[in-house]
Amino acid sequence: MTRSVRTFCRICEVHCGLVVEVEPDGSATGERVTKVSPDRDHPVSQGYCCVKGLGLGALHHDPDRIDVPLKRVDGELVEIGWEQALSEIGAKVRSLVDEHGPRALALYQGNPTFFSLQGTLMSTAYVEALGSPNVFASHSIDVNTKFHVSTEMYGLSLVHPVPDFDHLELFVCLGSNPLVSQMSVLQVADAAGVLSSVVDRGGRVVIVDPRRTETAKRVGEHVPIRPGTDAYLLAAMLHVLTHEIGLDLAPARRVARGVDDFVAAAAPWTPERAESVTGIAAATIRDLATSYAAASTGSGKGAALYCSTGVNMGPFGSVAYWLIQGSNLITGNLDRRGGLLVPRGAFDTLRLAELVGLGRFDEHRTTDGRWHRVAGAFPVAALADEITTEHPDRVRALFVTGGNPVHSVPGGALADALPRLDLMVSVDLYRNETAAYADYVLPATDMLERSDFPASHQSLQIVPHAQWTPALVEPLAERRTEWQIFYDLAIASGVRPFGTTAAHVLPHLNRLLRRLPRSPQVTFDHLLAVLLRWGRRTTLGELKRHPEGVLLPATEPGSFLGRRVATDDGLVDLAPADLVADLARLEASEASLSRTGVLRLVGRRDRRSHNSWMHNNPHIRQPDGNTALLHPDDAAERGIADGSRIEVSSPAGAIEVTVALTGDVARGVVVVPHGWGHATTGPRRARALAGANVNTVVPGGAAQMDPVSGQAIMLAHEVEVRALDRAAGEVRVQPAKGRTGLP
Ligand SMILES: Nc1nc2c(c(=O)[nH]1)N[C@H]1C(S)=C(S)[C@@H](COP(=O)(O)OP(=O)(O)OC[C@H]3O[C@@H](n4cnc5c(=O)[nH]c(N)nc54)[C@H](O)[C@@H]3O)O[C@H]1N2
Ligand SMILES: Nc1nc2c(c(=O)[nH]1)N[C@H]1C(S)=C(S)[C@@H](COP(=O)(O)OP(=O)(O)OC[C@H]3O[C@@H](n4cnc5c(=O)[nH]c(N)nc54)[C@H](O)[C@@H]3O)O[C@H]1N2
Ligand code: SF4
Ligand SMILES: [Mo]
Repeated sequence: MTRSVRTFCRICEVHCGLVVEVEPDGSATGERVTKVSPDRDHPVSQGYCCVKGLGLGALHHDPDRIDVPLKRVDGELVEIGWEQALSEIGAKVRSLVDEHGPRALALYQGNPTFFSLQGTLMSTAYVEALGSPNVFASHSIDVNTKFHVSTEMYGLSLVHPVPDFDHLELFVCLGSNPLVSQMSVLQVADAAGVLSSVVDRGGRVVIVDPRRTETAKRVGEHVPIRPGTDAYLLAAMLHVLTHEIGLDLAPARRVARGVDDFVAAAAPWTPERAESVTGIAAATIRDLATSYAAASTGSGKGAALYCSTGVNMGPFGSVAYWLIQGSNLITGNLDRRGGLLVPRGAFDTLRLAELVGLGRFDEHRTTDGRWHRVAGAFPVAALADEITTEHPDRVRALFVTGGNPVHSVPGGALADALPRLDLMVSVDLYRNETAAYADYVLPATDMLERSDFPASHQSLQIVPHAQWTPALVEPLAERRTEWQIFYDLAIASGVRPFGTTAAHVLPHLNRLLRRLPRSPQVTFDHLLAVLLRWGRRTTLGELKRHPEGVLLPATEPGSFLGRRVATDDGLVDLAPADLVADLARLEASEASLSRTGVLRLVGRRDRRSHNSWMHNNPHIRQPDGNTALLHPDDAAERGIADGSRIEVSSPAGAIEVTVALTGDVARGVVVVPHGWGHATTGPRRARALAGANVNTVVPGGAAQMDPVSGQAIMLAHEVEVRALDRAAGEVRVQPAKGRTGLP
């Protein structure tokens, strides 16, 4: 009989409600996913979703998925059984840790890991149980800036006030393309629709972006900016607020410390001075700042400044986020209706690690002493050095779960470093580019095959709600959940995960974790039930009765400041020392960022792909590779024709892509999407697509990391662009690095 079951998508932050139809068939599991549709009864997404979510059935049945454990033998990946894989890997890890100490072991958690509570918890528990602090994560090539700044200002990495879109009067959006990406570090369904409704009720939406994006074409006003210069714009807006308008700072002083030092940060940056760096007219900067002040004070209904990856990945991601958070606070918008609110979630995600006894390595640093952990992980841009630098503690065994760092990290250093490992294990759905370096590739379940609760996003919800999903179907073939894989790896390595829970952990949770039985799937739901009971806002029983999800109480204005700020004195720190010190870089980079006549590299996302991993999905009509975008005048100066092949290069490397000329892109900017270039490695269907990996051109290494947060600087680098003689479609494939042996 056909079953129709409810679940939610876990590809991006929206977590859209979905209805999945499953029909009996003659396969090994006896069932087939026949249809995925949006769930109109979902209390928040209400029928909204995108093609990636609708492709989950095709992802589940994709014949190119890895279905059994693989081991590299004489360069080839060959099929082996789970018993063999676990015992061999466990024994190798044990001997490396015994010989070289716990830091020989490292883990990289990629983006999908954080959309799987099972994967996040158990993979972390595995390395921590072996005594290693070496967790690296994709948030250091995405949002480390935000996590670091919030840790300093609010005492917790996951506090990110979310805009009150229903009431605000002005929304300034820097470095995000909501229509395509659905934004990040906040959870809102149909982001562009929500922004349109702000405009429809008379509000103002300003999109600050070097490109007239899909979003900017549909909603609000577009303000083009020179790449990498948002911090100068924000400093100049703060200058107008504090040095020209003379904002009343008394309310800020009651809830924050460091107000004067924060205001002083803006002193040098007059709108006139910022104009020559940002390319935004001083009058426009003044207009933005005065509208912001007017919307925030007196009878103003509230305003919010927001930034996303276009700022995070730039040269001043941390300073920019700090200026945004501080400006939202001193204008009185933080924790007020119409400004920004701080949601709680069904339980306190922020204390989750502490609760389950993880995160005990937060004081540790990389072996060179240079980088600290942010939100529980070291920056992945430092990983290559941790592998290659001669040191007793150098990394010798690496697990990569739900990630593709060879592709996603700039500079290419990992491709040179990974062959130096004694053991490399990839846990993934596909043989991606990183798996080309793996000794073992282990098949993970996809989201239809595992139960879940979206813990890492619950404190970022515009509309607070909770939803639990069961595993909808039996795992196909030999696929296993990360919960089970890393649990079994721990046992095979001679340790128990969560084995060292600290004394402050809730006693009943501690007991539960210690009893972790052999059926890990059952245990995950037990753990979740305890966490939800502890949060007192809903129960697992209630979520099971309402598979479409339940609404939680709306976030109350006034519930954060003076109540939930987690700094020692309960005050927001408006002037963390490292951020104040980093202001010197603004002065130092002013001249180089003001340079005209050069081209700076930025990125772009596509509705149909997700970083490097939707390109194999047969349900999705794939884009034609990663076409670069260039302004016609910049093209003319270089003799480049529309639709021709170009070379984009930097001292780090060069790629060939096809170019489209468009006035949507500001002068001095070249746009190349990331995640492409699977030509010689990567899953089968994706390999057939044109495209090149832009991270070959983006320079990597310590010099290209945000000094305060360790975030890789991936935008606004100067690049050369030149015409190639080749016709469009004619591709020269560069040989792959790494251990080969892929079919
Ligand atoms: N369809 C789809 N959706 C996705 C993803 C995907 O790959 N595909 N990825 C998901 C992930 S992992 C994330 S983190 C989020 C990211 O979500 P967003 O942060 O919204 O990411 P983008 O869509 O890349 O938008 C970034 C914008 O910043 C602009 N930009 C570049 N440089 C600068 C600059 O210096 N200043 C300013 N002001 N703007 C600049 C770019 O032109 C671009 O329009 O999206 C998520 N959603
Ligand atoms: N130049 C440049 N580089 C960028 C960016 C950019 O804008 N420009 N964006 C950055 C951003 S925002 C991000 S988040 C990173 C992403 O960087 P990564 O997380 O390192 O890489 P992804 O491409 O997201 O690869 C995710 C992998 O997880 C696998 N996967 C999917 N679901 C599951 C699952 O349930 N379990 C397991 N085990 N595996 C699964 C997929 O098959 C895929 O191989 O890339 C960053 N890199
Ligand atoms: S990928 Fe698409 S369907 Fe999935 S959560 Fe994001 S917007 Fe929704
Ligand atoms: Mo991301």
